[in-house]
Amino acid sequence: MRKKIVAGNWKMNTDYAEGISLFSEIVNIVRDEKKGDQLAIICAPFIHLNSLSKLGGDVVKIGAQNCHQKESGAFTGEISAKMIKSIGCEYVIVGHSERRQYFAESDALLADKTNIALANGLTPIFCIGETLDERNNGNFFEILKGQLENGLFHLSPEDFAKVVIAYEPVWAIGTGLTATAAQAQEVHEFIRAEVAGKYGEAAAEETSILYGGSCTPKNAPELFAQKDIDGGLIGGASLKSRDFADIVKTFN
Ligand code: 3PY
Repeated sequence: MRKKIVAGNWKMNTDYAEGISLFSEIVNIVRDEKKGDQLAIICAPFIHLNSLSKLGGDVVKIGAQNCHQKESGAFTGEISAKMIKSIGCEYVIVGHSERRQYFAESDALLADKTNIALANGLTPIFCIGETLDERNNGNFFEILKGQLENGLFHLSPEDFAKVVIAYEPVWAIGTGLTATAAQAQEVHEFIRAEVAGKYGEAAAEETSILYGGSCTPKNAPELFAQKDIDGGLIGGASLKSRDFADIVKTFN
């Protein structure tokens, strides 16, 4: 059975005190109310991670939102996968659409980031997604296929088995628009078929594929009920402890 995962992405929100307080609230509610074996993860700003990892790592796991593609060196201002791992963090988001869009992160760069994350024992949450134009042009399956092939499909089967995929339609990020459950399921099914084509049916059945894009406690039940949707990468709703915990509880 593949893992059900609800991962929050706080993006560039919360100062240090706010982050500690929000995370503590989330840990308390999730500890009291989560009943299943779904995984709850919070991907927080770098400066919070060390403290968060000591606050409830057994209940809510910690992830970073990015890492540099090189092991170490003269890259002023950057944070390496090794640094992230060294403070007890287990996950890292790779290729969020905001990084592809605002920081021009290419598939080739994201392949390097995935490699370095895996080499340092981090689980990459690898994001793919199409823009509104790409969806309207009808070529979005090609775009998604390219992102998978160029960012992930160079991995050995052993390494690929450690990756979580997140489908984030760019047109549903920070816009309040959500893919319908049917639109999301159609793409998740496509992703799983691509994984099966490359790594085989058994590997595809084991791959957790998360939906991201204005996921809320209201739409999560219908989205997560789809057979190929294994949870969510949650933006705005992860900044509200009650909302995030309610989304986690969708799998109770
Ligand atoms: C969103 O829902 O806005 C996200 O970007 C999730 O990562």
